[in-house]
Amino acid sequence: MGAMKRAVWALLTMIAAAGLIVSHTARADDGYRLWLRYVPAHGQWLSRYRAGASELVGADTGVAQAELLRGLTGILGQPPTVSGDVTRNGAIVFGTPHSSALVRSLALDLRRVGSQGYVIRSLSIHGHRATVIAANTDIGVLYGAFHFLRLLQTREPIARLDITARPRIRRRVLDHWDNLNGTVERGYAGSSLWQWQSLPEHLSPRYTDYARACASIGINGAVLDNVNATPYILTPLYLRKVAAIAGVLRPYGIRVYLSVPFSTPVTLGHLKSADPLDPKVGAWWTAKIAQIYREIPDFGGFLMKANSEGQPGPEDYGRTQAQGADLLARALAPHGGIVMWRAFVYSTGAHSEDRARQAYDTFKPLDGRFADNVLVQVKNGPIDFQPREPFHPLFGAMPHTNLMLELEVTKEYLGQQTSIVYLGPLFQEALRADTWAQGAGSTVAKVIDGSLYGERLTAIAGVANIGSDRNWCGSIFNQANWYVFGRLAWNPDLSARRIAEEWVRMTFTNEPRFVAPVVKMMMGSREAAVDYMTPLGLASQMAAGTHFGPGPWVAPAKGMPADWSSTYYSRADAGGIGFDRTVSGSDAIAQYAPHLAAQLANPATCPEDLLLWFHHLPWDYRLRSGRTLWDSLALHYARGAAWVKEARQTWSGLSAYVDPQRYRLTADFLAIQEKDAQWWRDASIAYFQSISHRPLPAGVAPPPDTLADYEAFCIPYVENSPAGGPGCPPADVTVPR
Ligand code: GCW
Repeated sequence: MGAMKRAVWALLTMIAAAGLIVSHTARADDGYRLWLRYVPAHGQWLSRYRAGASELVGADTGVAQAELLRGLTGILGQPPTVSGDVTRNGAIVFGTPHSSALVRSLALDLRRVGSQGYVIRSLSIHGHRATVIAANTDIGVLYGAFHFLRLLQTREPIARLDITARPRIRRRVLDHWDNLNGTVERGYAGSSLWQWQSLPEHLSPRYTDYARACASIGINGAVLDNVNATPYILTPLYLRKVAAIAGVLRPYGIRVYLSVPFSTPVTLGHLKSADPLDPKVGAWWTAKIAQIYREIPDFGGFLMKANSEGQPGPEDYGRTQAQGADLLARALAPHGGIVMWRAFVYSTGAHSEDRARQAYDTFKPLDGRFADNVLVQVKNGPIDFQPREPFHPLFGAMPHTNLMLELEVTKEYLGQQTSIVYLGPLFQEALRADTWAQGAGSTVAKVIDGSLYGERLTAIAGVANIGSDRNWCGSIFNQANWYVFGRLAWNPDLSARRIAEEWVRMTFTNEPRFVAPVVKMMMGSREAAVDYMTPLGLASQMAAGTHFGPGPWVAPAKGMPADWSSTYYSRADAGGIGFDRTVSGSDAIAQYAPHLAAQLANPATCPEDLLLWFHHLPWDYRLRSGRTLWDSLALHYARGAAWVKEARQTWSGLSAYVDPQRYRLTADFLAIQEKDAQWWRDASIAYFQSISHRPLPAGVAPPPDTLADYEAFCIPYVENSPAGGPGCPPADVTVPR
């Protein structure tokens, strides 16, 4: 080699080496791979894993082999050999007794794992050490494969495994509020994932990656379109598109469902009515549903929002919600389809005494009237996905009806795209809430997993936060909410903290100096948001329309329902603050089981974090801390805002562990959140102080601006939300030159 060549060679080597270093620490990462990054292990882990996963043995069971190959190749830095039998130590054997003679020969007891579970076991096969991932079905094997890969990604030991797992809830569904025009109601991550225009011919590779991500956490259903539905989804044109998506999701065990308007027989079918008792209407649905199943043989069924926020429904014909559900259930039953019938109903008339009562008042009398293939889908709280609500009183109150839980993964009321609010603690609180329906321990989780009342059809839904953004969810930390929804849907007893830790390890790094502070930050984030937005049981204090930012002064607008305002909920006046739901008020407390109702009815025993949800109390009322209600309120706002400052600090010390792209995005978003939290704090204090006329307690700085300034501040547009809002001038006024 000449001197020149040698110099060039040396230079190239240097560049390559530098590239390698950079690739570990600083390579940009756009977040597309979510928690399925499969980055190489190092050092002892790498040698341990290579020894434990050097050979892949399985009949091709659809997508499980592809995922194992992809994952192992990434983590081990080289592909494992693929063979037909165990020939060495470190084999991974996967399959069902049906698909693999080897798995069959092991005669594992798979009775306990049902049709969706799996076992993962360390065994000796032909004298070699092997890990077996076995299930009764291909989808069980896939879930097992993802579990095994998760162990590797989070650096768990794999030498002596004996895992038996099955999901507690049968149907784990994402509800996409995606419109056919590509927008997403309450979506903060770009436009819809579904590219309706180019379907069915073009299948975006993102559909497959979406399915992989869902399957990795056990999600097995997707409602493709918004509950504020359009009839077009049921036209042959769109059904072919739906069928194409279903075809991509099917190998990953994900069934497709659709939201449809109750009035479709009129709008699409040109019938005179959609009355559930009209035989022509029944015949129309029967024919339409048969058509759907010709296109999509494993179609899951319908999600229905009826007589809610202007949607049509059976009450338009003087029929009950149960009669409406029954109409669809009868037509779906022969095909194995189900109905998820939402309980989110409230009168939009100007006079609603207490919106929190209405779903219960409507549905409780219908207990036992719903068909076996119907689930009544109930939001976690009685109002609407607030930062904190008590559990919905329907849980535990309908023992003869299948009830499912609806959670909101998209952060409509929790800072939307930019704020870090990990929803694990909120979901966990909802699932662990004790209804007392059958005595202590009758948790919401037990109501929905069928263990309390023995239902066989069980389900849980999360309103998706997924869109066309490259990172899927609008921010990296929003991905954790998709993740935790799936993990808790699989097993509601898992801890939100454990799940956060898993997610951080897979999404970022296993470095303890990163994992510990980030998990701590995530775990504190929801309570901080409650503190700076709606502490002590307040609710619905957001700006109207956009639901972003503070709007505690929003009063009922002319012609609008009173409960679309903030003052309706806070009831702040010279005498105090809070919504009286005791017997002297709306008596909504009576909807809870007697033991619990008694506890809630007394301000001294009511949990303080729900105090103003249930009680109207004087500003000088003393809390358990000895502080007055007013002082505590102010301190909560201040504490929440201070928390965000601290979180920003924490993150700024962690840049060494994160690639620059994800580090920067998160740092920028935390700066926005700091500003937003401060705005919430200032505006809320300014508003409530104008009513309480009390001085601020020591340590709480006065808001820098006047209440009028906060009220006048306007954010006219928020992604995928109705335009305008309080403080915003009407958009059609011409400004004089
Ligand atoms: O949370 C509210 C939202 C609406 C939504 C509705 C619902 C889909 O503000 O945008 O509509 O609930 O759950 O139906």
